[in-house]
Amino acid sequence: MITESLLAPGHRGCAGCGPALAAKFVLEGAGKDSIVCGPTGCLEVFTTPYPESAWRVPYIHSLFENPAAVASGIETALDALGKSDTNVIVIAGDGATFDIGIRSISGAFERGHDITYICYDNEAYMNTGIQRSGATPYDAATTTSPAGDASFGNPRPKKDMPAILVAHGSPYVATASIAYPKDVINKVKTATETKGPTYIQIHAPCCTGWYFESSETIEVGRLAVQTALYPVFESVNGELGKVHKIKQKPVEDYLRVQRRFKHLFTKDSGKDEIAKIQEIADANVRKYGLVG
Ligand SMILES: Cc1ncc(C[n+]2csc(CCOP(=O)(O)OP(=O)(O)O)c2C)c(N)n1
Ligand SMILES: [Mg+2]
Repeated sequence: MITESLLAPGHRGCAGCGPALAAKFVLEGAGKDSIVCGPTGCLEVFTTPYPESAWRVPYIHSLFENPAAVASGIETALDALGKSDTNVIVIAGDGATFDIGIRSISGAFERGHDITYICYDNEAYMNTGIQRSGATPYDAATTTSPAGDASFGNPRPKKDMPAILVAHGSPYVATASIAYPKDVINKVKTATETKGPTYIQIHAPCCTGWYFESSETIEVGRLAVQTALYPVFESVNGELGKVHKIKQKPVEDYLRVQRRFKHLFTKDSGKDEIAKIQEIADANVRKYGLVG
């Protein structure tokens, strides 16, 4: 049970905001001796309307491009001061992580800074109006990948960001979901206690951008995991570690509850597209051994 959150209530997140829950769970796992750096994005905007802040730990707003570089500097400065116990954490959106800030993440991981990089993954650039990012799943409609007569929405699969960080030699890379808070908290504890650059990607449903009822955030998150569209796993020193096992549900169960996928159920060849999405889920089951 979280008794007093290090993310104060009264911020301006939407009711049912997945990223707000992600931030709350991350702080629960990391504890008070932490410094958080965040680039522009929904979480930063709704928690830090000047001169207020919802963060009960020090929080630094970076540019979109460079939270990993700012965190590297903080970690180096703390090291010089002999304060290596303080957790240096980035909490950034998927647009900042998968696309615009990827260069500075690569540099920080290459240099081997002792930082934990958290991506709250709401699968689009939400703060500027639901534009497609490298994390947007196949066939999701966004304002820059709209579904229409000639389109089924986003034509590209989701970028495999965890694999990119594993390839950097990170000692700890994990995925998680806000639907499973204890798992998020434990993974953040592990990541912050692990020396070196660590990465956790937390699936954080966005009721405003995915179009579902604000009371359904946890259920939507759970369905992403249970359909194998969001595999939850750990990679420790490059080897697959603990995997969240599932009794696999059909992908329709997840797609049907979000209006960003509505066209799959109304357009003529929607069934063929749903079959392709089922194949993405089945490939995840095989790759991570999710079933059994
Ligand atoms: C260099 C730069 N480009 C664009 C923007 C405008 N911008 C601000 S927030 C945002 C969306 C952020 O998306 P994401 O990182 O996924 O976080 P989310 O809003 O979805 O939580 C964009 C494009 C900016 N601030 N800086
Ligand atoms: Mg986003």
